[in-house]
Amino acid sequence: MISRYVFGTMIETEAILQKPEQAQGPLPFLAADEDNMSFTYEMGDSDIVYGLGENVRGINKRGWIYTSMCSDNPHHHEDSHSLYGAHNFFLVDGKEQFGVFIDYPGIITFDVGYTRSSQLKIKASDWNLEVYVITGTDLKDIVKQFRHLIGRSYIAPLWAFGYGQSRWSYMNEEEVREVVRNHREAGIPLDSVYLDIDYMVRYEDFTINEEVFPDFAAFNQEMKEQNIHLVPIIDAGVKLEEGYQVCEEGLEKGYFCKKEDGSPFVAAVWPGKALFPDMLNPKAREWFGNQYKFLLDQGVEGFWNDMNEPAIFYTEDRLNAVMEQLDEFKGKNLDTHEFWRFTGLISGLSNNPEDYKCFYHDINGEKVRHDRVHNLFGYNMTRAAGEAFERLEPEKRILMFSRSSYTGMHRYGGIWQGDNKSWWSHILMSMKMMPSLNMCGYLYTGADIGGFSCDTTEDLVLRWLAFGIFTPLMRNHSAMGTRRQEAYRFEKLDGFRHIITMRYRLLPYLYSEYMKAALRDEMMFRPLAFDYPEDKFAAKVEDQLLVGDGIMIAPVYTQNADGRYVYLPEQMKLVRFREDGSMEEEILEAGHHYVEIPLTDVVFFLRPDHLIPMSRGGRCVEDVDFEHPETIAFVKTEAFYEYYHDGGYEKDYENPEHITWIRMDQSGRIR
Ligand code: MIG
Repeated sequence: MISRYVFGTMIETEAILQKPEQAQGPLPFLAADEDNMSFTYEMGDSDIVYGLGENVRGINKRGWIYTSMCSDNPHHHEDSHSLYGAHNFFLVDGKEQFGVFIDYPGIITFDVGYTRSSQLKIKASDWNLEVYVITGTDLKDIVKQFRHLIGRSYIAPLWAFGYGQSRWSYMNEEEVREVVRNHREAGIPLDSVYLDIDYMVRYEDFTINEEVFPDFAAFNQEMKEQNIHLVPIIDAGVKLEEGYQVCEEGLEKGYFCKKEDGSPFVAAVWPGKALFPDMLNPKAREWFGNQYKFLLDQGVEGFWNDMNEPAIFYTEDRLNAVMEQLDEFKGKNLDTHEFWRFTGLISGLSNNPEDYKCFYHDINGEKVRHDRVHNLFGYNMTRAAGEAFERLEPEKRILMFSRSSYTGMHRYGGIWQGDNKSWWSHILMSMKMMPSLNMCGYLYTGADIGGFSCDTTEDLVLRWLAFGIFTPLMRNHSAMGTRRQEAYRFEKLDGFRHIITMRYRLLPYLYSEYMKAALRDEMMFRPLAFDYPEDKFAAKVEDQLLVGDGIMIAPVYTQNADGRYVYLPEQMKLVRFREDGSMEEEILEAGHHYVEIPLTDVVFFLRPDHLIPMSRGGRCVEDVDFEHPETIAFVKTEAFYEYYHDGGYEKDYENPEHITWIRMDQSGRIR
């Protein structure tokens, strides 16, 4: 059951398309505090709180304070309060069981037992918001109701379930060719290569630097002939420059965000001085979306939207003010206090919250200060693109994922998990985010495999890949200046080939599970407690996940490990694929086990009376045979599998012909 409660007058987010009637009477579970600024819930000692989407820390969010404020935060440390997204949905599971979604476009804080260990406190910046309280038969049911409320999750084209290679940046055609050639020669499957900001002219959106990509359409075609999709990045800020068409047209039409006095708001980002398209103004959104046509017309079928929190290196106004203040320090002998004030002035230039109070949106004629709707910016940039794709290429599925997001954006694209580091703990962090993101509607997601910043190591990339083969977005990406981490650069080539090939072998299962999760508003990645609610050990497991209907994964995320402890809530079949091509199966009883997992093994656990469809793999998704799946099974009495398989590119998702049933009895016969 879903009840909607209205407080004040919310600025519409369009997170929810069809709102239920407004409920009357007091809010269940949550107490609205007297100051009318916060809600409180008294948690039981063993209550678990799930959700909040993209964030640091546990699957159980208790013990920290999280702020929904979309932030360009490249340090995903434990002490972070905000990452790129704002996902205001959580579940309480304990003495009472319910879900809450707070629809609110501004900055809001969830104190989950941080200030007082028994209190969950939610505090918004103002009191204009809508609260949805959801109850149901179990956790999965509550999530399903929430997901139904916010609408179907984005569905990517099939090729986007292949392996992607990215780098900031591949600088020219030849470098891209080399990346593709090296993968193909090493027999490492690959489906996409990502273009970071250096493909553009002076970081101008919707341009191509012809010095390095002289005939982009022809090059894109050349790549497609090798089954490679090029995926260019689009940044939120549009370069302020005379003669640059996107800038001139946007200025002329008044489509950029403005300051109080009506002049355009200028912030510096990659292109230098830049303007932010007013993504919240429907006309500006349509106009910005139409710009993607420039690349669609050259055969591009996928994009990633970056810097859309929006990130700000500095604003002109703040820079000028700081410059003036710096004058005061000239020739002075700084004491410690003065010294920190001096450096603070400089470090405070980037992503300064005060800057978000200095510009305005035009929302259907109403002038709204940015900070009140901050969390809607990236969402609406991606929506601009998604709506444009529907107009411009209605038949096609276009790959789209964004860095920043708010609930509602999940209908238009996925997200990647942003600028992580080549740290072992960041494998685990990414694992923990998967179910939290799935709850909030983000199914097409994954981390920068190998780690974005910092120098990686061979074993880290291998272990990360062995987890990444399960995430719908499987992309290796790293920052400028860091050690190169393309799979072919390392010694254990056979191991890399094997692990990445396993992704393609598992694709019939993974794609089928993705599609069913999207079409039925379900979670593809689940904490153990969701499927084993009675099991008190399962409730505590934070480093194993259920992936789809049939399997559990327990990735290795520590260096120099030769395996790990795994908890089995019930008897399962351990399935091991070794680098030499052999496969081993072993039935393990419920309970705790130490499982050896050498660096290049792929291991997962099959649930009883389940089977999964697999393929023989291939060099790319195009090679994968989805028609005649092989199966691996753990049959005690009888196993059924509901296999979803369509062409991967059309949009007749609900066509019943996409479903076939695979049944296996004890004798191993398939029907
Ligand atoms: O300020 O485009 O998260 O994936 O490689 C950094 C360069 C800007 C941040 C993205 C990252 C991308 C990088 N971008």
